[in-house]
Amino acid sequence: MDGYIIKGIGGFYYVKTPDGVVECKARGIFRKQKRSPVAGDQVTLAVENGAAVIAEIATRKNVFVRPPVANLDVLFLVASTTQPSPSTLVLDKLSAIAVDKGVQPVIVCTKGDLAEADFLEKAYALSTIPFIRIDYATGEGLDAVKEWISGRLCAFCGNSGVGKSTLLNALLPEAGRETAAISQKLGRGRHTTREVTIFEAFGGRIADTPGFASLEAGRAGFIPKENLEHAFPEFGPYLGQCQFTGCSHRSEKGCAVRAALAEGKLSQTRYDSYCAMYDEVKDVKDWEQPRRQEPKL
Ligand SMILES: Nc1nc2c(ncn2[C@@H]2O[C@H](COP(=O)(O)OP(=O)(O)OP(=O)(O)O)[C@@H](O)[C@H]2O)c(=O)[nH]1
Ligand SMILES: [Mg+2]
Ligand SMILES: [Zn+2]
Repeated sequence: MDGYIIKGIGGFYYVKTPDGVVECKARGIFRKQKRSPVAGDQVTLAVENGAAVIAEIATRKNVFVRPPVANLDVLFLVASTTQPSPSTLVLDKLSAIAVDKGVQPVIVCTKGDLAEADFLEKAYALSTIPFIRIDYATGEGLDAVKEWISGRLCAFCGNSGVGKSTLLNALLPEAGRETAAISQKLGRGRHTTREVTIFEAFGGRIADTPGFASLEAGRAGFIPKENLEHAFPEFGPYLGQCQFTGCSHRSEKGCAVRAALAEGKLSQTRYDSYCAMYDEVKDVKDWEQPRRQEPKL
Protein backbone atom coordinates (compact mmCIF):
# COMPACT_ATOMS: atom_id res chain seq x y z
CA MET A 1 0.00 0.00 0.00
CA ASP A 2 1.24 3.49 -0.88
CA GLY A 3 0.78 6.80 0.86
CA TYR A 4 2.68 9.85 2.06
CA ILE A 5 4.02 10.81 5.46
CA ILE A 6 1.99 13.53 7.15
CA LYS A 7 4.04 13.49 10.37
CA GLY A 8 7.01 11.80 12.00
CA ILE A 9 7.51 11.80 15.75
CA GLY A 10 9.81 9.78 18.00
CA GLY A 11 10.49 7.07 15.41
CA PHE A 12 6.81 6.74 14.47
CA TYR A 13 5.42 7.89 11.17
CA TYR A 14 1.85 8.69 10.25
CA VAL A 15 1.20 7.73 6.66
CA LYS A 16 -1.88 8.92 4.80
CA THR A 17 -3.16 6.10 2.60
CA PRO A 18 -6.38 5.65 0.64
CA ASP A 19 -7.62 3.63 3.65
CA GLY A 20 -6.83 6.30 6.23
CA VAL A 21 -3.83 7.22 8.38
CA VAL A 22 -1.54 4.33 9.34
CA GLU A 23 0.89 4.59 12.27
CA CYS A 24 4.11 2.73 11.57
CA LYS A 25 7.87 2.58 11.96
CA ALA A 26 10.48 2.56 9.23
CA ARG A 27 12.43 -0.58 8.28
CA GLY A 28 15.76 -0.82 10.13
CA ILE A 29 17.63 -0.75 6.84
CA PHE A 30 17.00 2.99 6.47
CA ARG A 31 18.90 3.72 9.65
CA LYS A 32 21.86 1.65 8.40
CA GLN A 33 21.75 3.59 5.12
CA LYS A 34 21.51 6.85 7.09
CA ARG A 35 18.26 7.69 5.32
CA SER A 36 15.45 9.26 7.30
CA PRO A 37 11.89 9.35 6.05
CA VAL A 38 10.41 12.84 6.42
CA ALA A 39 6.98 14.43 6.11
CA GLY A 40 6.04 14.71 2.45
CA ASP A 41 7.80 11.49 1.48
CA GLN A 42 5.86 9.14 -0.78
CA VAL A 43 6.25 5.70 0.78
CA THR A 44 5.29 2.08 0.26
CA LEU A 45 4.11 0.17 3.31
CA ALA A 46 4.61 -3.51 4.01
CA VAL A 47 3.74 -5.79 6.90
CA GLU A 48 6.58 -7.02 9.10
CA ASN A 49 5.93 -9.15 12.19
CA GLY A 50 2.26 -8.27 11.93
CA ALA A 51 2.83 -4.50 11.95
CA ALA A 52 2.92 -1.94 9.14
CA VAL A 53 6.37 -0.61 8.27
CA ILE A 54 7.70 1.84 5.74
CA ALA A 55 9.39 -0.46 3.21
CA GLU A 56 10.33 2.03 0.51
CA ILE A 57 10.76 5.77 0.07
CA ALA A 58 10.09 7.03 -3.44
CA THR A 59 12.71 9.21 -5.14
CA ARG A 60 12.32 12.76 -3.88
CA LYS A 61 11.78 15.86 -5.99
CA ASN A 62 13.60 17.75 -3.24
CA VAL A 63 14.24 17.57 0.48
CA PHE A 64 14.81 20.25 3.11
CA VAL A 65 16.77 19.89 6.32
CA ARG A 66 15.12 22.76 8.16
CA PRO A 67 12.21 22.22 8.17
CA PRO A 68 12.57 18.48 7.44
CA VAL A 69 10.09 17.98 4.61
CA ALA A 70 10.28 16.50 1.12
CA ASN A 71 8.66 16.99 -2.27
CA LEU A 72 7.63 20.61 -1.80
CA ASP A 73 6.23 22.74 -4.58
CA VAL A 74 5.99 25.98 -2.60
CA LEU A 75 7.84 27.23 0.48
CA PHE A 76 6.02 30.05 2.27
CA LEU A 77 8.58 32.20 4.08
CA VAL A 78 6.58 33.63 6.95
CA ALA A 79 8.02 36.89 8.30
CA SER A 80 6.53 39.13 10.98
CA THR A 81 7.01 42.90 10.90
CA THR A 82 8.08 42.69 14.56
CA GLN A 83 8.25 40.21 17.49
CA PRO A 84 10.43 38.71 16.13
CA SER A 85 11.77 41.38 13.79
CA PRO A 86 12.50 40.24 10.25
CA SER A 87 15.91 39.78 8.68
CA THR A 88 16.11 40.19 4.91
CA LEU A 89 19.34 38.17 4.99
CA VAL A 90 17.54 35.20 6.58
CA LEU A 91 14.64 35.50 4.13
CA ASP A 92 17.01 35.77 1.19
CA LYS A 93 18.97 32.71 2.31
CA LEU A 94 15.83 30.65 2.68
CA SER A 95 14.39 31.82 -0.63
CA ALA A 96 17.69 31.14 -2.39
CA ILE A 97 17.78 27.61 -0.96
CA ALA A 98 14.21 27.07 -2.17
CA VAL A 99 15.01 28.34 -5.68
CA ASP A 100 18.17 26.22 -5.76
CA LYS A 101 16.02 23.15 -5.04
CA GLY A 102 13.43 24.06 -7.67
CA VAL A 103 10.83 25.16 -5.12
CA GLN A 104 8.79 28.38 -5.48
CA PRO A 105 9.33 30.74 -2.53
CA VAL A 106 6.44 32.99 -1.46
CA ILE A 107 6.87 35.61 1.26
CA VAL A 108 4.02 35.97 3.73
CA CYS A 109 4.12 39.00 6.00
CA THR A 110 2.30 38.86 9.35
CA LYS A 111 1.80 41.33 12.23
CA GLY A 112 1.22 44.31 9.95
CA ASP A 113 -1.09 45.52 12.73
CA LEU A 114 1.89 45.87 15.09
CA ALA A 115 4.47 47.55 12.84
CA GLU A 116 4.94 48.89 9.32
CA ALA A 117 5.18 46.23 6.60
CA ASP A 118 6.27 48.63 3.83
CA PHE A 119 9.97 48.10 4.44
CA LEU A 120 9.67 44.37 3.78
CA GLU A 121 7.34 44.79 0.83
CA LYS A 122 9.74 47.27 -0.81
CA ALA A 123 12.68 44.92 -0.27
CA TYR A 124 10.91 42.28 -2.41
CA ALA A 125 9.13 44.51 -4.93
CA LEU A 126 11.84 43.93 -7.57
CA SER A 127 12.65 40.36 -6.58
CA THR A 128 10.04 38.40 -8.61
CA ILE A 129 9.22 36.60 -5.35
CA PRO A 130 5.51 36.91 -4.58
CA PHE A 131 4.75 38.91 -1.42
CA ILE A 132 1.51 38.42 0.51
CA ARG A 133 0.46 40.67 3.38
CA ILE A 134 -1.83 39.10 5.93
CA ASP A 135 -4.34 41.22 7.84
CA TYR A 136 -6.58 39.23 10.15
CA ALA A 137 -8.89 42.22 10.71
CA THR A 138 -9.89 42.37 7.05
CA GLY A 139 -8.94 38.87 5.90
CA GLU A 140 -6.47 40.35 3.40
CA GLY A 141 -4.03 37.83 2.00
CA LEU A 142 -5.82 34.66 3.08
CA ASP A 143 -7.28 33.94 -0.37
CA ALA A 144 -3.90 34.49 -2.00
CA VAL A 145 -2.36 31.88 0.31
CA LYS A 146 -5.21 29.44 -0.46
CA GLU A 147 -4.64 29.88 -4.19
CA TRP A 148 -0.99 28.94 -3.83
CA ILE A 149 -1.92 25.84 -1.80
CA SER A 150 -4.39 24.60 -4.42
CA GLY A 151 -2.92 21.64 -6.28
CA ARG A 152 0.45 21.84 -4.50
CA LEU A 153 2.43 20.60 -1.51
CA CYS A 154 3.40 23.68 0.48
CA ALA A 155 5.03 24.44 3.84
CA PHE A 156 5.13 27.42 6.15
CA CYS A 157 8.62 28.13 7.40
CA GLY A 158 10.15 30.92 9.45
CA ASN A 159 11.39 31.94 12.88
CA SER A 160 9.61 30.76 15.97
CA GLY A 161 6.79 33.16 16.82
CA VAL A 162 6.23 34.71 13.38
CA GLY A 163 2.72 33.24 13.31
CA LYS A 164 2.85 30.11 11.14
CA SER A 165 0.40 28.12 13.27
CA THR A 166 -1.83 31.19 13.73
CA LEU A 167 -2.05 31.50 9.96
CA LEU A 168 -2.89 27.84 9.55
CA ASN A 169 -5.68 28.17 12.15
CA ALA A 170 -7.07 31.21 10.31
CA LEU A 171 -7.12 29.28 7.03
CA LEU A 172 -8.25 25.99 8.51
CA PRO A 173 -9.79 26.30 12.00
CA GLU A 174 -10.22 22.52 12.30
CA ALA A 175 -6.41 22.15 12.26
CA GLY A 176 -6.56 23.35 15.89
CA ARG A 177 -2.88 24.25 16.01
CA GLU A 178 -1.36 25.26 19.33
CA THR A 179 0.02 28.83 19.34
CA ALA A 180 1.75 30.83 22.06
CA ALA A 181 2.58 34.48 22.71
CA ILE A 182 6.22 35.29 22.19
CA SER A 183 8.39 35.75 25.26
CA GLN A 184 8.27 39.46 26.16
CA LYS A 185 11.56 39.18 27.96
CA LEU A 186 13.49 37.68 25.05
CA GLY A 187 11.36 38.98 22.18
CA ARG A 188 11.46 35.49 20.70
CA GLY A 189 9.05 32.70 19.96
CA ARG A 190 8.71 29.73 22.28
CA HIS A 191 9.14 26.88 19.76
CA THR A 192 5.53 25.92 20.24
CA THR A 193 5.28 23.68 17.16
CA ARG A 194 7.53 20.66 17.62
CA GLU A 195 7.16 18.63 14.42
CA VAL A 196 6.18 19.03 10.81
CA THR A 197 2.52 18.16 10.17
CA ILE A 198 0.82 18.18 6.78
CA PHE A 199 -2.85 19.07 6.35
CA GLU A 200 -4.99 18.56 3.26
CA ALA A 201 -6.94 21.68 2.36
CA PHE A 202 -8.04 23.89 -0.56
CA GLY A 203 -7.28 21.16 -3.08
CA GLY A 204 -3.66 20.89 -1.94
CA ARG A 205 -1.51 20.21 1.10
CA ILE A 206 0.05 22.58 3.61
CA ALA A 207 2.63 21.78 6.29
CA ASP A 208 2.96 23.59 9.61
CA THR A 209 6.57 23.35 10.77
CA PRO A 210 8.65 24.12 13.86
CA GLY A 211 10.17 27.60 13.82
CA PHE A 212 13.88 28.11 14.10
CA ALA A 213 16.15 30.69 15.61
CA SER A 214 17.58 33.18 13.06
CA LEU A 215 21.11 31.90 13.54
CA GLU A 216 20.09 28.49 12.30
CA ALA A 217 18.95 29.73 8.90
CA GLY A 218 22.49 29.46 7.57
CA ARG A 219 22.42 25.75 8.23
CA ALA A 220 19.26 25.24 6.19
CA GLY A 221 21.30 24.41 3.10
CA PHE A 222 24.43 25.11 1.11
CA ILE A 223 24.58 26.77 -2.30
CA PRO A 224 27.94 26.62 -4.10
CA LYS A 225 29.10 30.00 -5.40
CA GLU A 226 28.63 28.99 -9.06
CA ASN A 227 24.92 28.40 -8.44
CA LEU A 228 24.30 31.43 -6.26
CA GLU A 229 23.49 33.92 -9.04
CA HIS A 230 20.74 31.58 -10.27
CA ALA A 231 19.19 31.48 -6.80
CA PHE A 232 18.32 35.18 -7.17
CA PRO A 233 15.80 34.93 -10.03
CA GLU A 234 15.68 38.69 -10.70
CA PHE A 235 19.39 38.59 -11.70
CA GLY A 236 18.38 36.34 -14.62
CA PRO A 237 18.06 39.00 -17.36
CA TYR A 238 21.58 40.30 -16.59
CA LEU A 239 23.48 37.02 -16.39
CA GLY A 240 25.80 36.52 -19.32
CA GLN A 241 25.81 40.30 -19.94
CA CYS A 242 28.82 41.08 -17.74
CA GLN A 243 32.17 42.03 -19.28
CA PHE A 244 33.98 39.06 -17.74
CA THR A 245 32.81 35.48 -17.89
CA GLY A 246 32.62 34.05 -14.39
CA CYS A 247 31.87 37.55 -13.02
CA SER A 248 30.96 37.26 -9.35
CA HIS A 249 28.97 40.53 -9.55
CA ARG A 250 30.77 42.03 -6.56
CA SER A 251 33.55 44.33 -7.75
CA GLU A 252 34.40 43.41 -11.33
CA LYS A 253 34.41 46.08 -14.05
CA GLY A 254 31.55 46.02 -16.54
CA CYS A 255 29.21 44.02 -14.32
CA ALA A 256 25.67 44.04 -15.67
CA VAL A 257 24.16 43.08 -12.30
CA ARG A 258 25.79 46.03 -10.58
CA ALA A 259 24.75 48.31 -13.43
CA ALA A 260 21.14 47.17 -12.97
CA LEU A 261 21.48 47.81 -9.23
CA ALA A 262 22.80 51.34 -9.89
CA GLU A 263 19.83 51.97 -12.20
CA GLY A 264 17.44 50.93 -9.44
CA LYS A 265 16.29 47.79 -11.29
CA LEU A 266 17.41 45.50 -8.45
CA SER A 267 16.86 45.82 -4.72
CA GLN A 268 19.82 46.83 -2.57
CA THR A 269 18.96 44.45 0.30
CA ARG A 270 18.68 41.51 -2.11
CA TYR A 271 22.02 42.39 -3.66
CA ASP A 272 23.60 42.78 -0.20
CA SER A 273 22.33 39.32 0.74
CA TYR A 274 23.80 37.88 -2.45
CA CYS A 275 27.22 39.37 -1.56
CA ALA A 276 27.02 38.14 2.05
CA MET A 277 26.12 34.63 0.88
CA TYR A 278 28.89 34.71 -1.73
CA ASP A 279 31.43 35.67 0.93
CA GLU A 280 30.32 32.77 3.09
CA VAL A 281 30.91 30.17 0.37
CA LYS A 282 33.64 31.68 -1.81
CA ASP A 283 36.53 29.95 -0.06
CA VAL A 284 34.83 26.59 0.33
CA LYS A 285 36.70 24.11 -1.87
CA ASP A 286 34.78 21.55 -3.87
CA TRP A 287 35.92 18.70 -1.66
CA GLU A 288 34.90 20.62 1.47
CA GLN A 289 31.35 21.19 0.36
CA PRO A 290 28.78 19.55 2.56
CA ARG A 291 27.15 16.63 0.87
CA ARG A 292 23.62 17.40 -0.24
CA GLN A 293 22.33 17.04 3.26
CA GLU A 294 19.91 14.37 4.38
CA PRO A 295 17.79 15.43 7.31
CA LYS A 296 18.23 13.57 10.59
CA LEU A 297 15.18 12.98 12.70
N1 LIG B 1 -0.87 41.08 16.54
C1 LIG B 1 -0.64 39.97 15.83
N2 LIG B 1 -0.23 38.86 16.48
C2 LIG B 1 0.00 37.74 15.72
C3 LIG B 1 -0.17 37.72 14.31
N3 LIG B 1 0.16 36.48 13.87
C4 LIG B 1 0.51 35.77 14.95
N4 LIG B 1 0.40 36.51 16.07
C5 LIG B 1 0.73 36.08 17.46
O1 LIG B 1 2.10 35.68 17.51
C6 LIG B 1 2.28 34.66 18.50
C7 LIG B 1 3.05 33.48 17.90
O2 LIG B 1 2.25 32.84 16.93
P1 LIG B 1 2.40 31.29 16.54
O3 LIG B 1 1.38 31.03 15.47
O4 LIG B 1 2.41 30.42 17.73
O5 LIG B 1 3.86 31.32 15.89
P2 LIG B 1 4.65 30.12 15.13
O6 LIG B 1 5.31 30.74 13.96
O7 LIG B 1 3.74 28.98 14.86
O8 LIG B 1 5.75 29.72 16.22
P3 LIG B 1 6.52 28.29 16.46
O9 LIG B 1 5.49 27.22 16.46
O10 LIG B 1 7.20 28.47 17.77
O11 LIG B 1 7.48 28.17 15.33
C8 LIG B 1 0.87 34.30 18.98
O12 LIG B 1 0.64 34.97 20.21
C9 LIG B 1 -0.04 34.85 17.90
O13 LIG B 1 -1.32 35.21 18.38
C10 LIG B 1 -0.59 38.95 13.67
O14 LIG B 1 -0.73 39.05 12.44
N5 LIG B 1 -0.81 40.02 14.48
MG1 LIG C 1 3.78 27.02 15.41
ZN1 LIG D 1 28.61 40.64 -13.02
